[in-house]
Amino acid sequence: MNQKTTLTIDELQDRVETVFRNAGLNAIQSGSVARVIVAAERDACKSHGIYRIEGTLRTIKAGKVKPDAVPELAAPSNSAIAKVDAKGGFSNPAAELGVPALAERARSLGLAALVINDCTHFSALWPDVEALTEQGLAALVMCPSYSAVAPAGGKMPLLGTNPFAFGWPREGQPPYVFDFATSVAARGEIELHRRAGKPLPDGWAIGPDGDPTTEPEAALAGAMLPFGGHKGSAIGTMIELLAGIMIGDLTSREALDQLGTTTLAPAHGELIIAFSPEAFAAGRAGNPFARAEFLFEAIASQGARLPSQRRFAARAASEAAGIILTAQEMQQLERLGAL
Ligand code: NDP
Ligand code: PYC
Repeated sequence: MNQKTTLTIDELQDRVETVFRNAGLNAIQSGSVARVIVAAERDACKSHGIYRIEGTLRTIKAGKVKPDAVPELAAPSNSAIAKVDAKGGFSNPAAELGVPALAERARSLGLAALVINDCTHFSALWPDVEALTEQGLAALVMCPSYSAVAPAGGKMPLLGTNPFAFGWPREGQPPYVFDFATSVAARGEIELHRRAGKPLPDGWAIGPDGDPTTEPEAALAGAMLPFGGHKGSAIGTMIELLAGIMIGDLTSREALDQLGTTTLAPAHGELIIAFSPEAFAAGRAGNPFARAEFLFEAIASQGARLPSQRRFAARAASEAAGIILTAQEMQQLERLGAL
């Protein structure tokens, strides 16, 4: 049962894409959704890798996402805000469509935003961040989710696990990127603990009775907790405001009301903001990229690691030797029709 199989990144992409094509997604949706899942698996981000295929298929089968959606871009030349209407499809092809317009505006104006509306969202945010750092831009990305997290001091799910990501480009090496849920852990991590029969660490969740729990089942039925107490709770609330209400899309509570369950992927919006560091630093002494390197060096010199360092090491290993899957994961792919 400990047998491992190694697939190249392209092989896994083919197989995952096949699953989604067989489930009825058009080429735009299936290619893009498969790319983020395979990228997560390649980077050893298990909570958003192939484990997400089943939930995504359930969401398609439940008719909660439009399998043939073709996202539409509106990018008027006199605005710093570009918008993509995902047309009820997944967020990923909408982001792929909108990022070039966003990057072009951020380069010419110094700062620009991409609003994605009406998208089903299940994925990590770092692929969207890296699409901008690759172009020499800094970026902030955020989105609501569905109510799963109690606000600090509360006991009922209200906020989403609302992911928040940031990236800063670096010359000749991977960018500085962080990407995390504003809950103590992503909901996917709780589900992975449940499947593995492992208790949760203390402080992740409360049960339906409002008391702390380390039982994954009780946590899923109760509420997750925000990271950093009132601080994470406030950042999660900011994301509801900026990437829900401000962009005219759903909050996590509204997304859950519309979906009716936490077992499918929610639909709402996403906000991506891109910055040109050169434009912001213009006229001031010092190159912002060179100054940032001093900061990163000072962090590393204390023995601390940079966020995403683990992920980029996993990526390098996968690129060199392929993606290693367990027998169980291969069986899962087989069951889903990928082999
Ligand atoms: P983690 O807690 O696993 O990691 C968060 C970030 O912190 C990563 O950038 C990670 O880098 C970094 N990090 C972890 N440990 C250290 C350390 N010791 N020193 C420095 N940096 C460190 O993330 P979460 O479980 O909170 O979130 C996982 C994913 O879930 C995210 O990609 C997020 O976008 C996604 N998500 C998506 C949602 C959605 O609605 N679409 C909802 C919630 C989450 P590294 O990867 O290198 O370890
Ligand atoms: O892991 O918290 C999570 C999550 C929710 C929606 C997508 N990912």
